[in-house]
Amino acid sequence: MVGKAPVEDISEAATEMEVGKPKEWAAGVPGVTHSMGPAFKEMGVGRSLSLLTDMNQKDGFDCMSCAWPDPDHRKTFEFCENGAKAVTWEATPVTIPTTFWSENSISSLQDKSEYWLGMQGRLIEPLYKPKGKDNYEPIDWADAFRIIGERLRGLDSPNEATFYTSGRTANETAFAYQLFARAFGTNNLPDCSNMCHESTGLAMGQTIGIGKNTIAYKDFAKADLIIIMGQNPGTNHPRMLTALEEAKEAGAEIVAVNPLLEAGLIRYKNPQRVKGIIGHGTGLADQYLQIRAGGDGWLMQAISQRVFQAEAANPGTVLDHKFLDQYCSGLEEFQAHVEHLDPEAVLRATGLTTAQIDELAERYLKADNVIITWAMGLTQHKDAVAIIKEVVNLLLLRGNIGKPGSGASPIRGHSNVQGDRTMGIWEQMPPAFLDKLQAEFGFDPPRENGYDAVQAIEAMLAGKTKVWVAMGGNLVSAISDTHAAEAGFRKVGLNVQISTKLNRNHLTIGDEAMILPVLGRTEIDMQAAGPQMLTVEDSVCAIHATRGKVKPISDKLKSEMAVVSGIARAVFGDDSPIDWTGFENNYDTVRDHIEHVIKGFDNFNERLKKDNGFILPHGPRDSRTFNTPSGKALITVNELEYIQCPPGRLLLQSMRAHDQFNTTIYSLDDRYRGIKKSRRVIFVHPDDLAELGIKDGELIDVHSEFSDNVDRVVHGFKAVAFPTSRGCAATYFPEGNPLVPLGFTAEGSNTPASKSVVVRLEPIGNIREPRLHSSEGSLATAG
Ligand SMILES: Nc1nc2c(c(=O)[nH]1)N[C@H]1C(S)=C(S)[C@@H](COP(=O)(O)OP(=O)(O)OC[C@H]3O[C@@H](n4cnc5c(=O)[nH]c(N)nc54)[C@H](O)[C@@H]3O)O[C@H]1N2
Ligand SMILES: Nc1nc2c(c(=O)[nH]1)N[C@H]1C(S)=C(S)[C@@H](COP(=O)(O)OP(=O)(O)OC[C@H]3O[C@@H](n4cnc5c(=O)[nH]c(N)nc54)[C@H](O)[C@@H]3O)O[C@H]1N2
Ligand SMILES: [Mo]
Repeated sequence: MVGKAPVEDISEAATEMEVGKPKEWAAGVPGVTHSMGPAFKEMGVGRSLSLLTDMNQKDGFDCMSCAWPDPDHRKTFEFCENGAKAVTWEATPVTIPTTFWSENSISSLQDKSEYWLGMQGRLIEPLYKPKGKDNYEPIDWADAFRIIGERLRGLDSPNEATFYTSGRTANETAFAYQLFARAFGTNNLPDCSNMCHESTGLAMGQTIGIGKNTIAYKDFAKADLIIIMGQNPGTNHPRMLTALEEAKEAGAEIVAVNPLLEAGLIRYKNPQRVKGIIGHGTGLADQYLQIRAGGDGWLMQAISQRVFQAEAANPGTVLDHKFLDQYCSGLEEFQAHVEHLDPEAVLRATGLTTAQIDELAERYLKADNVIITWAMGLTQHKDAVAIIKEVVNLLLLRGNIGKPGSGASPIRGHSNVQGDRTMGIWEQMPPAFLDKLQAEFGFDPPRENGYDAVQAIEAMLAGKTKVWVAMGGNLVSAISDTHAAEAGFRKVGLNVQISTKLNRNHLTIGDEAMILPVLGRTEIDMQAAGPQMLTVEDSVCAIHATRGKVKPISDKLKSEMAVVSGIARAVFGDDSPIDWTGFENNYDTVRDHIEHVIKGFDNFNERLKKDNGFILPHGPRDSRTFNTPSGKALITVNELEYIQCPPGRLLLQSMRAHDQFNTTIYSLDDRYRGIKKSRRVIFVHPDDLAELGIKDGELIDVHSEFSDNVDRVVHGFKAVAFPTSRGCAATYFPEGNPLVPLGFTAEGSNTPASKSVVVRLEPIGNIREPRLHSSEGSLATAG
């Protein structure tokens, strides 16, 4: 296989950083050139064009970069800059040669950066690190499965094994994987969603009976007002900008709520339109509220308060009485609660002015149809569940759920994270689902909840986890408290990582470890019954097919389904009542089971072949049916938190740069925020820098402060003056993860609260307080 020599590790030190002016618009021509350039360079023009023009097409493959939905009418280039990067990263012809593993011991790879690891190329053969050795070595698939089977069968309890999933796994594979875990006897099925939209699922599930988007794609163009909260679509869902541009042209107003001024929310230059190439593009946000981090629930309550005031001034004209009477409960209690909202507390918690809040209230009241979208800026706070319930409250007051052009719109992250949940990847699937599994497959699934992502690390630390299997992902880097997570992973007996590319988790292991290399989404999946397609579910509940396009990079790769089947056969032998071999040979057989177990998948195979996909039923969206105990949508009363920040401290969030996909780093640049050549940056308001006596561009250490008094610190970051709200700061993840204690999570959802961490900045060489001990993990020592 052709492949170029691996890149040299480059210094990631903050001293290398070049800081320019942040941009005020997103995409446009640079978006296209930035996307095609690296693809052409890595894959050649032919392979690039063939893949890129196939992406997100009805008979092509689904982009793996995010869960943004597809429009009905697709263009030739139905992809964005970051989708192109994701494809290039996966379909690169660069591969890791067998000699790499004898030349590089696992200890010698410890100080390599995540960027360097990913750049080594695709994993092309199964690898095994035996106990007592410091190197991975090639192993046959048969031996790999045999060892995994022996270790799993040798456990005292099935709960000594944990099965993690990252959200790229397709529906069929996810279904087979959870089925295997439950047939084996455990609900230990943590996933990336535990760190992502878990707070959304809980808040929406409890209030409207379903944790998914209440809108369809076409609703954007019918909205009068779209409020985008805690989301950076210019980087993380770039194709959403096209939907926003269309909405704008159809007359919608857009309001952005975000501590940072994000280029993609200010102005959009559509690379697929002449206007976008030579003109000024489309201005997006009509109002930009630079809120204090964690203040969104307060903002929602303040708007709800104004809705009630407007109703009092003009009775019968403001609230949607018909909707509220017929479909909702809890109105009076909520009204009594927000009537007494303290305006001063709102201003403190949001950092906004009364005039700004009044203006948003006016926009809300004048709009017939309102969509509120959100992502990680709402879900990763201590009281995230309450914050999202306040979003639902505000929408319900004026009937903005279950009518065209309106709704609650959580935008999912990983391309099939929503589908994985539909398929049963969850440590706490409800009894009804488990009953269906039992009826379909004839075994008794375990009933007690398993571990979520945070609990999985806690179990490792407590020595309770003997076997870890990860279907994709890189949990050790993605989870909070890097140092604790590393210590946990080093205690696991056998660590099995099913992956496409090398990452930190392959090196953070205990006695034994395995890397099982799998086909990526771009590659043809050939099985006994012929080439196989898979399906995914996007953010608006559309199920559609995805088919690989190019020849696999190595003939030693297996599909994820084949790996699940191989492990299952190694554990259960050939007399399992479940036909694992049949699953592997023909994925239609898995779809037939899905049809029997999960609602909405009737005639799954037929509909897929005929229409290439379908939309799942959704009670609130389709018929204002709310699957709650009372059958009504619940308007809830929530006591909100106000995160105290002692003098001289800042509220830190960790988010994504433009050139990364979660823990995968494509380059060290963050173009829209004006940062180049290093990721070790902390963005701070210029007045806060002045107050703290820190110069713009000064190198500092960042310490977080929690009641456990452990000194969690990351070293050598450049403080950069940036348009963020006062008192708030921002850095990137995973670099910021060592600062977040494992137990610092959202109430109810247990999602790491990595968007509101109290920190203090210490100029380097000016340590004012003694260090108890440094808990910074190896992530920060790179470079
Ligand atoms: N290119 C690319 N695409 C991706 C990903 C990627 O890494 N790269 N990741 C995928 C995944 S898994 C996910 S979950 C999504 C994530 O998509 P996003 O949620 O957009 O991701 P973040 O970068 O974490 O951005 C959070 C945004 O919320 C803002 N924010 C932070 N705190 C607050 C707050 O308290 N209130 C408000 N109102 N705003 C706040 C931040 O300033 C930032 O703009 O993207 C998906 N798509
Ligand atoms: N501080 C902070 N921490 C965060 C977040 C944050 O905003 N701030 N965001 C959180 C969120 S929203 C999420 S979703 C998690 C992400 O957590 P994860 O999902 O665990 O992490 P990823 O970086 O998406 O996983 C990347 C790895 O997946 C593997 N991979 C890629 N493609 C495939 C494939 O097709 N098949 C298989 N089997 N493997 C593949 C590759 O080996 C790659 O290294 O991180 C969370 N952590
Ligand atoms: Mo995510």
